Amino acid sequence: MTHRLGSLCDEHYPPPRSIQQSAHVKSMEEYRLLYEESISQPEKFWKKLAENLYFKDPPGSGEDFLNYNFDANAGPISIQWMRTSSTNICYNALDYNVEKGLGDKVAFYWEGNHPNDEASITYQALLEEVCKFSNVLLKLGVKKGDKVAICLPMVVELVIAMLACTRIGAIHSIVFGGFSAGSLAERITDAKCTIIITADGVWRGKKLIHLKAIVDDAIERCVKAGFPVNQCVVLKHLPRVTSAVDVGVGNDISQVGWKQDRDLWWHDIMKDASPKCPVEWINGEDPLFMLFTSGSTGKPKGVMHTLAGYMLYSWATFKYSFDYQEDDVFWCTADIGWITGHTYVTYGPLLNGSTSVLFEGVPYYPDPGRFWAVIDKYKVSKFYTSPTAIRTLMKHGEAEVRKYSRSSLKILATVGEPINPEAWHWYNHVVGEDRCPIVDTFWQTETGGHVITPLPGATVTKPGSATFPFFGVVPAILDDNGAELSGECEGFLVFKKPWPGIMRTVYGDHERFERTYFRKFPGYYCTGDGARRDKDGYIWVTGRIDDMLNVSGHLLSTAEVESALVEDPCVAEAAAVAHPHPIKGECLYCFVTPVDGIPYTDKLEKELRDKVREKIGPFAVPDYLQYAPSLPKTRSGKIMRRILRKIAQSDPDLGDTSTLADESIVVLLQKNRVATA
Ligand code: 6R9
Repeated sequence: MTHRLGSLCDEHYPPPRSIQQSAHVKSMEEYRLLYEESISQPEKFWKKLAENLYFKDPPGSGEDFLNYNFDANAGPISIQWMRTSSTNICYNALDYNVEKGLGDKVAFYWEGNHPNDEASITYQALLEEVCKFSNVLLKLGVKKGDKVAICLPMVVELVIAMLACTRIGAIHSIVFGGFSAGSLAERITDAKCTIIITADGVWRGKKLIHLKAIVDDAIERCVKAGFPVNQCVVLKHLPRVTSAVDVGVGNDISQVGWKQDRDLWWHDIMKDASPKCPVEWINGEDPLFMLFTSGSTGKPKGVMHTLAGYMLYSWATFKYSFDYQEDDVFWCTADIGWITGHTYVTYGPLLNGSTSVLFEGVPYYPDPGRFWAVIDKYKVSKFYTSPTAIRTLMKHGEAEVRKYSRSSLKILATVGEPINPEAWHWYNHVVGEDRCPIVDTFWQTETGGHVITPLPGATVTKPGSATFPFFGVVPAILDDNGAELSGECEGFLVFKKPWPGIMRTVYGDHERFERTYFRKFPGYYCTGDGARRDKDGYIWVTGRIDDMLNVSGHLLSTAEVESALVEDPCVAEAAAVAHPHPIKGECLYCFVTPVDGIPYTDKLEKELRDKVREKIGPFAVPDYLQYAPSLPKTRSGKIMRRILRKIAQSDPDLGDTSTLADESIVVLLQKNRVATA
């Protein structure tokens, strides 16, 4: 296979002086010194940072600080950080901050789905609520090591529930509130949860989701499968929001199905709970939470994170990647049901004592200016969202953005997918008025926090590149045979050493953990993503390896083809997948969603083919283009190319579709498939 470089965007954007002056890391020289220490003396480096957090038993030394085997050929994979320490993440997120005098500081501004719905909670008040719910859990019989399923909307009670679990040493397993009953049941049984915390329902834009009904159905399935879920705590959320008013639907889902011996109202059991609850001191390597992520085939994996390493890493990445300052108002738009929400809505911000926005709504309700309205309302200084959201909103034009002041913004960050240069420029220029560094953070559920990311005061960025490794992270790029490539290159992105936040196992299936991440290239953690290194050492993540294709010996990433397609002003979104070709080996099959109101025509198809020819080269011109009214996405907004590939190949077996947000689009695309050779 030949490796074709080039077509990378080579513009440079140095950090703005205003950010640089007060930044924690002010230059590349400073970054390099810190980075080198983090690699050559990990214990010294991380111990110093750990001093910012409270440990009941401090981290030990030598193997007690860090002990690992990354080589599948040398025995079982194991990773341990600070294994003799003891601490508590809830204590560090709340009590410790209150003790430091932050009790009256706002922890969260809650902004509901409807713009009229808002609330805020201070660190002191959050601590009291968390203690109350910890006491409730204890009273319900939940003990250290028990697993608690949580399926709640983006409300403060979700943060309360997760922190209450960690306060008493229970392990939370949060499931995003948009899953089907079947997927929820699969996750509850796999995680062995016997209690679930949910709500009556939630509005997402104009759509009412009957959460409790989904949970009831899921519990029934669990019970049928021989798995007893015997307690269900229900938050009464709907009557307190106004979302329904605009759409003319009653707010109460009048009949919440109720099982007397199983269901409990949140407000009933909280009424008499004490606002004080002692902290359970937990061993540093004990499980903290599990979170399911979809496997490329088969059932979802319960990614397991442990206490001390994850705590230190979420604290450190939040502080450095977003250059946290005391007066920040931070807003991460991700749902807490995903890892981005775990680390950068809950743990990272609270451990740093930050004020954040917790947003229940969606970017396009009541109109596509909502993000910018919320930024203006709360004077958000650091904003973190996905390329998908940016691409969607940019198609609605600049006027929606310019209606609101963005003068409070200092840093704009992204996560979830490679960001195409066009979206990068729009984010930078239109949203950030050319004065906010763009922080493109690459990481995974498995990595716990950012692993490749610019530091806003130090890194000269290039549009589309996640730039350089975070402290403690040693990336390498491997060829098909597992040999490390040097200089300018393209191949498999792997990591050579553990950092504190890396996952420890797949819950209940350590063998699957080893097989998925460590067997392909013994000695390395394999991300499953492809990457290029350019002449200046910048890393460009090109997308999942299964999103790569090989056209006549040219290795191409779907991301670069899509980036060329969406550059056309008529195109809202595009997805490219590999398709078998008798001569070229593989060719491109692309799905194209035009901007609202633009017809999909032969002329547009020709224009798009020309565009790809001009941007990348003749070999990259798609053989097939299909009109797609929308694209199949995961509930966190990632395009599911795996499913599109099956559609292109008329393969009816779509594999695991549990993370798919909307099944109807798949059926439509299958029906309108373009005939292939
Ligand atoms: C945090 C999160 C992980 C996969 C990852 C990669 C893609 C995430 C990216 C990115 C390019 C970035 N990804 N961030 N690709 N540039 N900045 O998204 O976790 O849901 O587990 O997804 O997302 O393909 O392997 P998760």
